[in-house]
Amino acid sequence: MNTASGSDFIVVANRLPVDLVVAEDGSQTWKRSPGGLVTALEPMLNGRDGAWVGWPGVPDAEPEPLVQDGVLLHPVRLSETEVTEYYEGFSNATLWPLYHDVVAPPVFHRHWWHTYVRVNKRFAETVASIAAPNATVWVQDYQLQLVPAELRRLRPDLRIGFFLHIPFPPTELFMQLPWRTQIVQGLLGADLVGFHTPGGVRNFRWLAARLAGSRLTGGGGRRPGEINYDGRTVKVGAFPISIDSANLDRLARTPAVRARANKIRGDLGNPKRIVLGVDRLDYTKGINLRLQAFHELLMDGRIDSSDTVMVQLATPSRERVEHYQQMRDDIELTVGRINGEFARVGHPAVHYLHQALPREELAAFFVAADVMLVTPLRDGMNLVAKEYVACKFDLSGALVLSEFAGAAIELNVAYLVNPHDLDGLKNILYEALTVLPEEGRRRMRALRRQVLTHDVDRWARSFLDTLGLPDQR
Ligand code: GDG
Repeated sequence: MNTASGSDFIVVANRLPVDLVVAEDGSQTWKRSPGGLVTALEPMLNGRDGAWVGWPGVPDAEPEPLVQDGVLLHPVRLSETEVTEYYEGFSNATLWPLYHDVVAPPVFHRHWWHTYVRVNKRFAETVASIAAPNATVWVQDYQLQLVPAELRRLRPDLRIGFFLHIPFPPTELFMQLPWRTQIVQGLLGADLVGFHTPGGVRNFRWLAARLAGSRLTGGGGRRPGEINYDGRTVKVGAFPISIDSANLDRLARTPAVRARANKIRGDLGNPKRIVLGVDRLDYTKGINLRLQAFHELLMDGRIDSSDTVMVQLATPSRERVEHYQQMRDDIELTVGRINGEFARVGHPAVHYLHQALPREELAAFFVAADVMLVTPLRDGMNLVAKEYVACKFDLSGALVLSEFAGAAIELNVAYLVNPHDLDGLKNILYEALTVLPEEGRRRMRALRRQVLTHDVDRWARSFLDTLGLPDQR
């Protein structure tokens, strides 16, 4: 339990691991939102007077903090305007596209920035008010990049870690940001700054020297390096995130999921090959490019819609941000066009669901799919690729993976592809569809070895070890 002296270990993220649900009569309940991060951090939080600080998901709501399974959940209030300007605006329409290679143009508004600063300060103040002396704080992701420095100002006794879940961009692109120096200084407030890839580490180190006048020592590659800044040492390192591999492997093997996978194949008309895409509906994920590749293979007559179908599961996401509405229209137009040309009555060539599915259902789709298409233009890691691999317990299936996903570094025996190269994408997809079983199994075996031995627990453990938090479990 958390004591009056405060919490010893605090996770700070934009969202709490539970969502507030407000009924029509105004009554409030909590719904668990089972994300990967919660699974990874739960054991660390449970063992040591843990707390989680985040927004409860509803504007203007200020529910009382609650204790769940021994973890203090401490809500941060955001007004309707703050959700628009800090979250949908600066986080998702400025930083998200800028950090993803400007695949969509970032929008720079000064009033969004001011709100981002204000909200980051509020998160830092909330943490400062509940942290025990010398506590460890782990700040998560691009919405909260100013929290480390602000928190250090308020509470110099704390040990602060920061992890970025999205790519840290090439220096030339980051330099476009009018508030680039403040962001770098904000991150340098941490004792350890973690990225998914060595590329992110390199970009950040260069910018820290250039924009904040810090001195670089040691490290590089996968070893944490050090930055001397403001009389302190800041560690910087690559920590590729992963999934709860053993659990997903177990789930995929259950009779219920296997039966559901067979049923899915049957419902799709028992095709010879099923090609699958699973993404949050986001312009970074390259959904339209993979649809185009599938379309052209049908047009070229290299594949036939009577025995090869595609399923695209697209989870609704950020629907109030303008660019996302346009992209959804484009994708749905493409799906309609492909089906207009290649479907038969009762047998679409592309099955498209714009819905969030339960985890078991998702696992059944992974089990059923012969080829998984993961084609982001840029992605911090991409957990879907790892989840597919974890579900392929019988060594069937082939993973087509973009070179521009962080996951490509570890999953380098997948069918790697540059998604911008449409001919290359078509050829790789065709190769994956026609691979000889033995070669397919060889690749899948190697992929599974990687994913099953490098799980999310190992990720969290290695970050917290580097930060200097002893294992108490
Ligand atoms: C960010 C970075 C990085 C999707 N649809 C459903 C569903 N999902 C689950 C997937 C997966 C998760 O959502 C998506 O994770 P990704 O890693 O693929 O992508 P982002 O959401 O963009 O995540 C990314 C990640 O943070 C972690 O650091 O890897 O690069 O962009 O777990 O399975 N889950 C369920 N129903 C769905 O319909 N239950």
